[in-house]
Order: sequence, then structure tokens, then C-alpha cells
Amino acid sequence: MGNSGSNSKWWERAQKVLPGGVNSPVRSFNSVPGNPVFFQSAKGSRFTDEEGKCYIDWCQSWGPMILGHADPEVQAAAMEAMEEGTSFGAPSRREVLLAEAFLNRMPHFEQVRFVSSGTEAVMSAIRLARGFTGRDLILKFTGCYHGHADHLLVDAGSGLATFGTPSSGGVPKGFTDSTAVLPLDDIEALEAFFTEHGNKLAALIIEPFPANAGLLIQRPEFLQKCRELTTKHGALLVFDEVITGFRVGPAGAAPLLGITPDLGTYGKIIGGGFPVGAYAATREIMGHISPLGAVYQAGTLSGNPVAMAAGLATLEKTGRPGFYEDLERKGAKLEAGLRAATADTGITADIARQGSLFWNVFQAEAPRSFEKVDGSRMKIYGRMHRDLIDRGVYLAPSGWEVGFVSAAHTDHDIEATVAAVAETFKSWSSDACQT
Ligand code: KE4
Repeated sequence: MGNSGSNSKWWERAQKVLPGGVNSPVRSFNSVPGNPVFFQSAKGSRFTDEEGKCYIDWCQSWGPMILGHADPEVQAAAMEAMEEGTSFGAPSRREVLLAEAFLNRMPHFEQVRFVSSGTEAVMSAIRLARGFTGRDLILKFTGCYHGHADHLLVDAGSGLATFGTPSSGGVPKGFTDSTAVLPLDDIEALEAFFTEHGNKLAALIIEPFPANAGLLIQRPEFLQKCRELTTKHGALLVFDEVITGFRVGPAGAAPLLGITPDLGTYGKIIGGGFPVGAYAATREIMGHISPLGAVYQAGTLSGNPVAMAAGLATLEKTGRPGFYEDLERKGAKLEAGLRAATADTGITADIARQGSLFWNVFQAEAPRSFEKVDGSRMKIYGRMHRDLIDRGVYLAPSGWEVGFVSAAHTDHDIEATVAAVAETFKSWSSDACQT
């Protein structure tokens, strides 16, 4: 298809016309050796690059492709919708159908609004929480990523709550003055924060399974404390489920944890590979969003009919009996294989996993907070990433990101991946950089 050329040729051209050669920074291979491979096409668990080389893909477009790439039913649904037009800027039945399918899976919510990205979903949910409570302050956690809205691009030291200082250029200090940041997995710090600031807090936002600084699985009691303290102080609890929604279970993390958030944000899977984000809450809270209420939010391509069709086909297929059980079986098989491949190699490593989300971490025990992630070990991840690319296995090009098992991954894919990892580690044990 097209003049394929080589990865390096496309990379050279890309850097001339796209900042950093990419349309999203994490694709740039900045934190792993080598340069990006250019995807030419993808199908199921695999993709082919511009040089015709095939890879087993465990990044899966960062989460949307839970069915695998180019799922035939999703493709057909999108094509069918396309034949009826691609964008109306007016209500269409598919928006209602996806909203109904979404809410059927989320009994704790009564209404949903579709937007075009996870960032937009989170930005809108925070604005809604502030409008609903009449308060400005929001609380996030170090290591949690909620998209690139200015007030959420905030970082902070660990330990005590600090008021956010922008962790991105171009964000005025004032934009983050109302964003507080705490470390994950620290109940004392959380309680101290609420004692001092609880009655000023509009919302606490958290990824229920933080998956943007590795997979930092939280203790249930920490998440329960977030729910208890937000309720006590009249603040809203926002679960950012852009990754976990429809990923870690039929309805995502909330029902799995037995915690009902006030607002949820979604993306990735609900678009089936097309740009879709969403936020959901009770009718009471959603009643504050325009055109019903004073909180404004809009979008030209929100509820795009083709994207709705792809999302609907994806939700329908993931709703079939045994879908998540099969994902769990494959996730467990991959985890067991990776652990076996590491055993007796002298390499210090662990695997964090929640269903079909997994993280290879070169530490003795997968940490629960950003502060406990040993960044110096990411170079080992980078070495593994490079060696696996050479062996036709593609992981996320950053040790801070997680891997995704899809329904399209086969036992053979898992066995081939485990064999490639074992071969890689064995090749290491013969050289001085034992890790
Ligand atoms: P998008 O705007 O990228 O659709 O969603 C932002 C977002 C919000 N919340 C969570 C929990 C997220 O993980 C994300 C986006 N995730 C990253 C990968 N870790 C997207 C990949 C990228 O930035 O290119």
C-alpha cells in the first residue's frame, strides 16, 4: 500500500513536518533506544511495519483495541455507518444506542456525554465537578495522568500535599494553584489533606488502577478512604477510567472495587479505535451541564456516528459471555510465562497485572506509588524493548507505560513472546551488564 520505503525514511520525513516526528510524545521512542517503527497495517494481535516486518503488538494503540486491531465486526459497523454519512453535527440514533449500551453496563450512572478524547472527558468532568459543588480546589495524585488539560499537568514532590506547580511549559502558574497533589498509597497524608482542605474541595480525581507511571495497584482501603473522605466533605469522587473502563471488567474498575464514584471518565475502548471520550454521572450532576445547566461543554465531532458505531460494536462484543474470563486466562498465562522467563536469570524484575493490563517492572516488587518507582531501572526496560523489537515483539516504547492483552492475542502469541523474553534475558546473562 503506497510507497512503503523504510522506517528510517518515514522517520526522517516525519521529523521535518511533525514536532518530534509524532502526534503524541510517547510514540517518539524518547525513553527507549532506537527510532519508532512505522505501522503500515495491523490485524488482530499483530501489525506490519513499513518494511514488511510483523510484530506481536502488546501496546495495542495504548488500550482501545481490546478486541485486537481491525476487528471484522467493528470494521463492518464503521463502514456501514460511513455509508450513511460521516458527521452530522446533529443528533443521530447511534449516539443514543451507544449511550444506552454504556449505561446498561454502568448501573451507577444515569447519563453520559460523549466527547472526542479522554483529555476532553476529564477536562469536562472537572469543570462539571467545580460547577456542581461551587468549589475550585481539585486533588490529584503523583503518577496519575489525566490527559493534557492545563490544570491537570501538575507534578509535585512526595510526602505532604503540595499545591501544583505546572509540569509543562506554557501553563501559567495560576492555572494550577487550585490543583493539589498527594502521593498515592498514603492514607495519613490523605486524611491530613482533608482535615485542612476538605471543605474547599470540588473533586478528588484518581485512576482506580493507576496505569500511567507503571501499573501502581492500590490497596482497596486507600481507595475506600478516598470515597469516605470525599463523601464526608461534600466533594465529588472522580474515577478516571479512560484506561480501565470496559478493560478490567465488563463495567471497569468501580463495580470491581465495590466503590461508586460520583463521576466517571472514559475513552479508548468506547471508541473502538475511533476518537471517543465520555463522562458520566447521576442525572442530578449531569443536569448542571449545558444546555441544561450553567457548565458549558461542546464539541463539533462529539457523538460522531462512525465512532459511535465502532464503539457500539466493541461494547457489544465485549459483552458476550466469557469475554473477560478469556482475557483473564490470557493475562494470567502471560504473567506466568514472563515470571518463568525471569526466574534463575539473576535479573531483578516483577510483573504487576490487573486482568489484561500488565507492567514489566525491573524492581523486586511492583511499587504502589510513583515515588517508589525506581526510574534508574527504566534503562533495563529500554534494553528489553529494543531486543524484543529485534525479535518481533512490540511493547509500549516506555517503561512508564503498561501493556495490554487483547481478545485477539492467542496462546501462541503468548508463548512466542515468553520465548523471546527468555532468549533476550539469556543473551544478557552472558554479558557484564547483569541486572
Ligand atoms: P486521551 O486524551 O489521550 O484520549 O486520554 C487522556 C488520558 C486520560 N486519562 C487516562 C487515565 C489516560 O491514560 C489517558 C491517556 N493515556 C495515554 C497512555 N498512557 C495515551 C497515550 C498518548 O498520550 O499518546
